[in-house]
Amino acid sequence: MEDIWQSAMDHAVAVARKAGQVVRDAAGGVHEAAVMVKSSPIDLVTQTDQKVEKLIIRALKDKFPTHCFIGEESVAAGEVCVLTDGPTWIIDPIDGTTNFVHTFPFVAVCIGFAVDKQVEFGVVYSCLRDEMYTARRGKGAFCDGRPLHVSRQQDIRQAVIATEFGSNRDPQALDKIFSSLKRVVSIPVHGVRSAGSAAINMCLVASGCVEAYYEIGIHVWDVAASSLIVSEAGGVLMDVEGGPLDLMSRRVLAANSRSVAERLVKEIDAFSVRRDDDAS
Ligand code: LIP
Repeated sequence: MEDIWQSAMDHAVAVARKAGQVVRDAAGGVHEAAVMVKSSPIDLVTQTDQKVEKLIIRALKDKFPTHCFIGEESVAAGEVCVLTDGPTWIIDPIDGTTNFVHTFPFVAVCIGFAVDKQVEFGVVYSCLRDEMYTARRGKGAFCDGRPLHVSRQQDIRQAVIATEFGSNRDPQALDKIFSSLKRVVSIPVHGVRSAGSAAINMCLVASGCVEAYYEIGIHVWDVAASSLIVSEAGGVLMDVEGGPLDLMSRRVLAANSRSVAERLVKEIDAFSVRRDDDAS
């Protein structure tokens, strides 16, 4: 069967690498005045986010003018966020914008590609560390060409778990975030880590560096590309309450195994947030 998406993925890797160079060149030079905010005082965005997203979409539209696009900053500027069955590019130009502003070294250019609402390939370029994570559906996950596999640790008490505090400072949401954190820490697990980037947390699951990652408040562009990298590395993906992963729900749980995932579900004090495709 003809592999019709390989050349598209190869182009996406080249575009992500070029975009990552722009991000790397700008890192460390972001003036405080150039940092803007979106949904909260700590939901940061910079002119580099906006510039890089335009660069990525232009480079992809040149080759695929009939395709659909979902981009973090395009949605922030008012474009609708709807995932149809058509070929759709799902883009986060800088995942870990706060890290970018502070030159904390976990910053990723994310390009996911979905058809019939199923991710066909994912590209996550950890550009400050120059690490290119890729996955094609059914063909494995890689970092710089090296095959990835999730951790084989099945005992959650021997596990390291990743999660984030996110950018939601609603007191009731924070109560649940910290309640979940306390319950997870008290299992006890070996440790909890936050890379500051959903996509890189997911790539750390795929690489076997952490056994699981969960978060409520992420967006489809943060996790579309990396969700395939996790599953192609042998991991599992689900909603934080144990049902199937819904890319538009803004909730994600990625783990090395179903047993670790289901054990975490018992500790997560879940809550709902406005969906990415909620246009109301
Ligand atoms: C970030 C996510 C992270 C979340 C942050 C932020 P951004 O994405 O990757 O998981 O905790 O609040 O949403 O905004 O840097 O693209």
